[in-house]
Amino acid sequence: MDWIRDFAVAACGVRLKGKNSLPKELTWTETDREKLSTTIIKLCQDAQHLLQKDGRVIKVNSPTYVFGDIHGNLHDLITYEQILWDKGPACVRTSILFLGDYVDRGEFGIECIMYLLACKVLNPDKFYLLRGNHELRPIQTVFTFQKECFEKFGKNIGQTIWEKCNEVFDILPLCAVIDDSVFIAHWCIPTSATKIEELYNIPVPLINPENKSPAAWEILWNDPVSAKEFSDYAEMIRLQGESSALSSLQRFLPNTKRGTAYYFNEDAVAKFLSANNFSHIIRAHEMFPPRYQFHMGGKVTSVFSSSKYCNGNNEAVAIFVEQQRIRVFQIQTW
Ligand SMILES: [Mn+2]
Repeated sequence: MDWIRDFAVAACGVRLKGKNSLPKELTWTETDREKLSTTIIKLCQDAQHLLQKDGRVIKVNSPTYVFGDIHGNLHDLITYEQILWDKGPACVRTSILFLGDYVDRGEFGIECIMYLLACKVLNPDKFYLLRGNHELRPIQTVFTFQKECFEKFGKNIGQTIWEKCNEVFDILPLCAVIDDSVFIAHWCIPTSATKIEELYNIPVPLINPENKSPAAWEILWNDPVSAKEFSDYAEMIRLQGESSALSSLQRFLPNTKRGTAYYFNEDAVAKFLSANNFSHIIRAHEMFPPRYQFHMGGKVTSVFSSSKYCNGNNEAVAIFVEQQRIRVFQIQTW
């Protein structure tokens, strides 16, 4: 199986020599492209087979490293490998969990997803991948991943590879629970499910979450807001004469910023935690410069693991969970 991991690293010219070895441009020949595409399709099939077994809610035992958004930042991903599992995930005692948003925005979306799938195939019971809101076809057509596949592989092969990657994304789990205590998802908690068991039956594959599973859609899109923001949004909705939206949901409000899904407040978090006997929530998705954010009285932590996001100056951050202790740490990637 080593060829899969070697491929993931070699495919993009990264030889584990640090950031200077990252190519500015990929110079693949037609033969390279064909060989790579065959390998990528095989890797996607193997990963699909394994991910089917992970279920919709993954149970993970600590110690666990938790990573937020990657967004095509291969340099950071390889730095994590060098620092935390330089001889491979199998050689560390810690499980590894990524919270989604592997593609779009950064240049190396395809390489990142190949690296992560290779790690999954090689370490199925130790390496876990969740779905983010960028693991959705309509988002990738607006952002960069579809275009990236076309540019690197040409329109025909690129379309096949893009579709194969998305077939894997369609079966990625949506959330995880560490030690039956810490709830983890890319975005956050849904209105349409209070008990974790209600998420077990989210359909697989999930090609169109918006129509097929309100709970899945909300896990991918709901936004936590402060008490002040929540009351401001509630007031705005009241002024617009839509009070029915307020009375029916209480702890949730229609998400006016996104035009879909909901905002939720600290009460919603408290209710979800207590209904499931959980202590904390870890989620990704939002970047709070320069590093991370504790929300909702410390019950929710946001983690983002792609440094210099959108040419900014944020640093890469990950979380180490061990026996209900949540420690955020920064990784020097540049
Ligand atoms: Mn996101």
